[in-house]
Amino acid sequence: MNQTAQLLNQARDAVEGTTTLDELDAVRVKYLGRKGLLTVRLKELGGLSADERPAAGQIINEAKQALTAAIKTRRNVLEKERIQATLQADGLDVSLPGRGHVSGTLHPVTRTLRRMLRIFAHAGFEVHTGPEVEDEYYNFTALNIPKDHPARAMHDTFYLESGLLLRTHTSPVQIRAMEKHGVPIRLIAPGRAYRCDSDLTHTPMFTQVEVLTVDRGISFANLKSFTYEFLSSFFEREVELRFRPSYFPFTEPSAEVDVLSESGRWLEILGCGMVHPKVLKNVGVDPEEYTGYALGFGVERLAMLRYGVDDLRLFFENDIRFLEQFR
Ligand code: 2NM
Repeated sequence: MNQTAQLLNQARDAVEGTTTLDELDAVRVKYLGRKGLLTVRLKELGGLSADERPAAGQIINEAKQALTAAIKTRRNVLEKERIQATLQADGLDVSLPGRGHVSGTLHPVTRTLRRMLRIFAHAGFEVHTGPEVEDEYYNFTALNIPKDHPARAMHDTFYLESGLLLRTHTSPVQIRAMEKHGVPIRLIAPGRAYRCDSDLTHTPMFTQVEVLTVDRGISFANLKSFTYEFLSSFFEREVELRFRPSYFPFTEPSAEVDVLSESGRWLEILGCGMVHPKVLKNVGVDPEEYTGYALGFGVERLAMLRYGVDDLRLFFENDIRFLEQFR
């Protein structure tokens, strides 16, 4: 009995002295394991007389229970300590408020393009797209810009080694659409165009929307009324416009359109005209039977006017402080 009590005291001291769960488990095995010091004592009961056995057995069992309880208490303490230590080591302060998140915004050019597309869709225009790498025929020849025509130089074309080129406008989309679907046709061609040109008001890549309507009896009056309707819808006011005579190889007559800004200045906003008879012939359409109008918009320019941006290049610098303003 004395030996059991000594063993228990020794075991309790060992339990209290542990600093890790592994150490605690080693103590448990040492005293309570299959060959543990207390376990072995139970097996030694066989050497006692039948009178002594019950009392001695009870004492050993009570010692085992007491030690099991002490280990459990110590395990709780050590587990709490381990969690604390992990939290400290990870530097995790669960009481800190969260960081939240900031969602991105659509690019102002994308927003402007979408606004335009919504208005055109409402007016019954179909969206057509085409390749950005084109050949000379679709980008120039079919549009009445023959080889050696000064307009080719005007277009500052990026040529590829293959002899193909980056389209300088989205007009080749209209040529392909008329070839494929014939007339009458009402379409818009949104997309990227490229010109080897870079200054305050030009970037090597820009976004265009071109509009084409071909049908019997289409006149310049249709072009004018469409332009008024579209721009009034876009700017959400009755716009005042000025049609100035201009020149494009693919339209005759051609015009550039200015809009009167709210600060009283005339701002150039688009180019347009009646599709040149030669362009219609190139796609197999009889210009005696069909006529059409076409317009070309620079989306960045419209975005500048709509949002009051004074430098075109801001759209391409990806400065988050600029882009964040278009929520
Ligand atoms: C412009 C201005 C005037 C135009 C013409 C055509 C086509 F393919 F029908 F001939 N597409 N786009 C056109 C006309 C584009 O951009 C300033």
